Amino acid sequence: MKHLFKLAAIAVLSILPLSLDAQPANPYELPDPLLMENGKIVRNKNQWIKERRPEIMEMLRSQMFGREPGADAVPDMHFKVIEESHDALGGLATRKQVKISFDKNEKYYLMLLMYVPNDKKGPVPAFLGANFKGNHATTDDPEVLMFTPEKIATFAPGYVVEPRATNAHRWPYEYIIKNGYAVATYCYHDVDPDFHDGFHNGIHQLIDGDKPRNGESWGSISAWAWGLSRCMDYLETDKDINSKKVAVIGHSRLGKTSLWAGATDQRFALVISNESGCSGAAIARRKFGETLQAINRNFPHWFCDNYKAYNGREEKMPWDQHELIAMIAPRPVYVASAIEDTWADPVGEYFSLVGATSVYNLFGYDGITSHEFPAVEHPVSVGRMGYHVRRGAHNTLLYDWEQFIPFADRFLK
Ligand code: GTR
Repeated sequence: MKHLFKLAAIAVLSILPLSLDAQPANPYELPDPLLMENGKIVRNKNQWIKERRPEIMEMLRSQMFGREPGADAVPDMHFKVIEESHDALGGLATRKQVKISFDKNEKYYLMLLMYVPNDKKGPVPAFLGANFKGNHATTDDPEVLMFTPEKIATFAPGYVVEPRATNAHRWPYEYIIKNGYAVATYCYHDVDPDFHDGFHNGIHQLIDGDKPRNGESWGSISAWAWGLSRCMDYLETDKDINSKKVAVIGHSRLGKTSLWAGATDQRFALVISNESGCSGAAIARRKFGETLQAINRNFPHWFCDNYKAYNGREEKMPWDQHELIAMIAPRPVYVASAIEDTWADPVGEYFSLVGATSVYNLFGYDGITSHEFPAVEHPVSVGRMGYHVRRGAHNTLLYDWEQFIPFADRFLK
């Protein structure tokens, strides 16, 4: 097993386009996800579920993302649909804006923006993902609420609110709705503003107060994933949504977040990582593009402090990112890359799927096994795994959704 990956790493180098092999990746040996800490090999799915999966979850919690609380940490959580219109997107959809408050006073909250197809019989499947720049930036719909001044006051000093629709290309709502899915999103700053403030604001402050932090204390990615789970708590109460068929999706740092949400919350029926890169889908041991040292230096608040011990020592990690993918098994998983997005290491993103396939096999499902990196815009879909690398740079484009939706159709329709 280990040797296979070493060979794969070397074989891949010889077939890559120039942009990717300009920086040679290390030959690497991946930990075998089926090798238990007691030295035995997992033989069946029950052993995986009861023994091995918890071992890997424990590693990921204590060494990478930190220990996340549950919904019980916010006993006063409540939901209010503050706005609803049946005439959104030119009559195609019903828009709802739902305030998910975490405390009685509604000081700590996220605002969930939803579009639900009007043309539907019964509850529909949905895509749920966090967004970067505010719900208002995902669409030109003028009814979408902007951040309040109180909210903006919690963001990074000097934060500039983007105009409406800045990121609308990443959220092709009409296309999603016309394909029979609802779509729901919240801005990640709502749960934990994305800057290193020592965890004095956002959800960490509400839940942990001034309790001293330690090496395993949860970071921001864990908080954003926790926010997705709270959105799921709401979706379970919404009669328009089939909560057994919710795909969690995210781009880049929010792709790392969707993977961790899928790992920690098995209510998500399908998981999509778009260009999640380092500490997302990309194999850390390749040290190609962004490294642990770079990510921990630039974003010291994203992960738990223990993670920093692996800076420059990726080969010492007792896990690698294919095991994060394996946490999603047996649920379907889709990983997407862009060929110019070398910072996120497309090849490493692909090979984490290959590395997780043995776990899907335990459940009787196929996964991706080919050691040949797919050609640009030739999506690969095998069993419960999908992958594509599109032309262009770091982004989420209609092309990406055009691949996600048919993949989701196979499992959620
Ligand atoms: C980059 C970071 C990546 C990725 C990206 C993004 O600066 O190095 O890990 O998360 O930001 O979120 O767009």
